[in-house]
Amino acid sequence: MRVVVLTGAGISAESGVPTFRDADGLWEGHRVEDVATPEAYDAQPFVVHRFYDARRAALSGVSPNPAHHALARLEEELGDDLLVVTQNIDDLHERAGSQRVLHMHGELLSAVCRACRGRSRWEQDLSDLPPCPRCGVPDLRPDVVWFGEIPYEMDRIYLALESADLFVSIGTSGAVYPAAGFVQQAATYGARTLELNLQASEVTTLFDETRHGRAGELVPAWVDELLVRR
Ligand code: BV8
Repeated sequence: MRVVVLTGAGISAESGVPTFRDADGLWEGHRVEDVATPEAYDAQPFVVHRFYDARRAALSGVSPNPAHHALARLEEELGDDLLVVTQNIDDLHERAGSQRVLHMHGELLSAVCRACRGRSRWEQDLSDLPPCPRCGVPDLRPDVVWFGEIPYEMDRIYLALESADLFVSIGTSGAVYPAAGFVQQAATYGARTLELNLQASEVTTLFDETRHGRAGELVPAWVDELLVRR
């Protein structure tokens, strides 16, 4: 059984990573267009750097939760038959042991150089404009996909959706495309679709089944059920 899992900010909420749209979400303190667009970066790079430097620094204070660990356990059982596609830029899936993870919106612990296009693992701040480790030019930007930019790995994602038997969406509001359109693609190719979320998402009616609750409880229970049935 080939399974594709899409995750959003809701899977990291119980780890203490703020979501975007919830009450105290990231978008409360910042207007999306002020910090997550290439135009904002050109207009005010330090505001954008500070926004991502703060989120990068906060990573050392959080840990994976039972939902992340359950998906890592599922990967041990399913191997190549499982693919996790995440909209999250944190590294909690990997720290829980998941290896088959595609970060379609990029990663906080990576920087990309606008001069040489080289990518470098990055754990420190970028607001002090450090030189690129490859070409030496001080023109590194956060390696994240901003609004108006093309998400990463779209070919691999569409291929996986085409051959999926089961598509599961965890902790996402379904407000951002193309991720919010994956359920329709998967269903078109015959996959069964399941939503695990605290509340109904904007695309909840497109799913065959929905379970509402906290990912830390819903995901381990779903993984146990799937492995028993297998
Ligand atoms: C693109 C990185 C072309 C940076 C992010 C079609 C229609 C309308 C608009 C568009 C469209 N197509 C494109 C657009 C424009 C735009 C878009 O979608 N705009 C929206 C606002 C309407 N999309 C783009 O610009 C994208 N690019 O389309 O390029 C293209 C298209 C196809 C193929 C090739 C090219 C690029 C978008 C990427 C932007 N970057 N992140 C950063 O992180 O700072 S998006 C960012 O916001 C996240 O990555 C994520 O994707 C999104 C936030 O959503 P969620 O993760 O779902 O978080 P949210 O807070 O909203 O919801 C949390 C959910 O969890 C809630 O439902 C809550 O109930 C639940 N929850 C909370 N706690 C728990 C829980 N669930 C379970 N347990 C809990 N404990």
